[in-house]
Amino acid sequence: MSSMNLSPHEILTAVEEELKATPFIDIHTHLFQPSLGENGLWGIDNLITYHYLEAELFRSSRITPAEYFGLSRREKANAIWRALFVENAPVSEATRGVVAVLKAFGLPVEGPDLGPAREFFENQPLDAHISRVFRLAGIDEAVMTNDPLDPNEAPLWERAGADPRFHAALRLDRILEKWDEHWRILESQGYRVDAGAGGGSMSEVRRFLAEWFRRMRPVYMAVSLSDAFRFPEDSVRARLLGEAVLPSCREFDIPLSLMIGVRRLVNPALRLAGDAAGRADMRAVETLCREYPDNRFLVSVLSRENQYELCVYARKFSNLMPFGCWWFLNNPSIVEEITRERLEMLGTSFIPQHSDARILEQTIYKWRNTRRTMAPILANCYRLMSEDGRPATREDIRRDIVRLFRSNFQRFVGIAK
Ligand code: FIX
Ligand code: ZN
Repeated sequence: MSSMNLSPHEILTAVEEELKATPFIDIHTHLFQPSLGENGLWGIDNLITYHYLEAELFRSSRITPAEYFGLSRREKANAIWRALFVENAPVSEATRGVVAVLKAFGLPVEGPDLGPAREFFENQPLDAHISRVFRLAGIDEAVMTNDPLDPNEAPLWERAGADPRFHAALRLDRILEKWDEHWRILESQGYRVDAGAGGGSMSEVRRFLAEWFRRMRPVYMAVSLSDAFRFPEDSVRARLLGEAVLPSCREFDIPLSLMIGVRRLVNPALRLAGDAAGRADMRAVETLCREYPDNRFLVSVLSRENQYELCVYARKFSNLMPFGCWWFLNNPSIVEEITRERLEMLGTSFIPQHSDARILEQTIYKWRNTRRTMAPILANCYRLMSEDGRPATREDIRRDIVRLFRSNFQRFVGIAK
């Protein structure tokens, strides 16, 4: 490939080609390596009953949540398919995603019958299917979400083994956000902790984290936090964070990922689809980055209004790595706005996106959409740069895309080759 300067009309194609050619690392998903069994979701009925689509169902059907949640998985998928794909055109981001996945496998994308899709997915051997899906999605590694207090997952780690396609992330929500419901589980496992997280609880939680670090080899620890998250504050959560989690992250030399701004179960009847978003006080992030300079923080914020402050703080603290357009932000209009702002304020020193896929094949549409949205945004940056006097080359573009979608993450978590 030549290092010749690109003319303005060559830039977009060069960006599109490099985006296509670069395998991305998906830094936050809810996927699981096959050895973690049934936790890993895939296939058509799981795709159609994704909680993003469940939320949309209740806006376009008369079915009630109580009726819906009484159905089998297959009946639920039938109900959603009918309401969102047959009786309406699938124009929302989440419904178009299902269409794109069906299309990627050459399956029918309309009609009342999910039979051909069901038959196709039932006949895929999982391990090879994962590799095929990753190829179609243009990713080669994905980070899981692994909660050591999840009864469906924890026992499987005894013999989970390693899978080069997956990295673990040690998720702390149950410990940090619901200590009162979970400290007894730690106690029953031989850790000397108590309800108020007093006495030797902090060193015991560090011992628990060390044991799980040994087992999972996570690339980071992670927690999702509400819009009411404050730090410092007089709470069990703040003490656990400052005296157990952050020292453990330093000990193992891994970052802590903070996903801030989720308001869980504002409508409990919708279950997983019942969460909402709220604006957080970003001074908590400021304090953490300043007071814990030997810790590294991956941060994603759910509120649109918090995005600008996150960029400002990233300019102040190099131990802060903004990542992703999380959940309700992962729509082209908002991704475009946030990504342009980040490029303008941070250059290429951030991680533009993660998929948050819960169902394996979602990686196909989510990453395709990311590439589609990114291409004109990046091309515009190089066009402006050329206009200002510094021509763009193919090498610039390739290096920047590798940095954004691979090496910023690898370096930040410490797995750079
Ligand atoms: O907390 C999280 O990791 C969230 O991403 C999920 O809980 C959420 O339900 C989701 O799937 C968003 O995309
Ligand atoms: Zn998530």
